[in-house]
Amino acid sequence: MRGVVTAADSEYFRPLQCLVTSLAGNSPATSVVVTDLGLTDTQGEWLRRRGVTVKPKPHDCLLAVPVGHELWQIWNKPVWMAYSGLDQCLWLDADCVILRPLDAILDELAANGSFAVRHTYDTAYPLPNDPSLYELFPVLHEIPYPPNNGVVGLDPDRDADLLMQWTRMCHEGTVGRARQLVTWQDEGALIWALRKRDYGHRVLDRPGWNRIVGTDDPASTDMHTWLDTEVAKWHAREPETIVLHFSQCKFWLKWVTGL
Ligand SMILES: [Mn+2]
Repeated sequence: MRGVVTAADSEYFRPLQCLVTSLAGNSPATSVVVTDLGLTDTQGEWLRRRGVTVKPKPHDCLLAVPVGHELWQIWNKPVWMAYSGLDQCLWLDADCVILRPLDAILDELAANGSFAVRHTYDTAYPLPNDPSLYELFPVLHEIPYPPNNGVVGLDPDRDADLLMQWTRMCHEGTVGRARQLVTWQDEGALIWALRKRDYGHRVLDRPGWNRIVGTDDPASTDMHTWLDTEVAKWHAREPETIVLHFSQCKFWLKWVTGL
């Protein structure tokens, strides 16, 4: 089965509601799985009523990074994907919103396997992995450009080698030997794994699949008003965009600051 997977806690619920609502409006047949990182009962119920599968997180012994480690929610992204129950799973950060049907993205995953999407910041890629990471854990391959991990396609069976190396580097980058050398958590770990397993050709240049927008507080007003006004503007302005990604969202920044 193919579908979308994401993860959220109670703080992250508001952007997650926007994502789920936009999915229902644009890609209603798509299966959606949410890994529960600490949702309230009411929030879980809201999701289930909309047909979303709410999954408890996998047992602690399966995690790449233990619960409670700084940003464990983000570092365990490959684990949330691997245990989503989906054979072809499209990760969307909970701070994404869908403007159009996902068919083209899901079809690419089905036809050609796992992929990441080239980052589209205006500036050069900030803070790449420490070069000494590649001395400690050598790789033979290059990738043409770094991805942004807000949107990642994974086929856990077909690309088990990539999944294993990605998960491994999340572990090494936090509690293992590469501590402090991997930047941007799951993203830096994936960059290393893509280079390790020669997946450079699977970093796709598709700006409309992960269009990064620098808003820190999506849906600070009523959700439906926000979707019908702000998001509708993006829809009109960007005919090629499928996924709008509110990177810098303050909800994940809360995990960093603990506020
Ligand atoms: Mn994000």
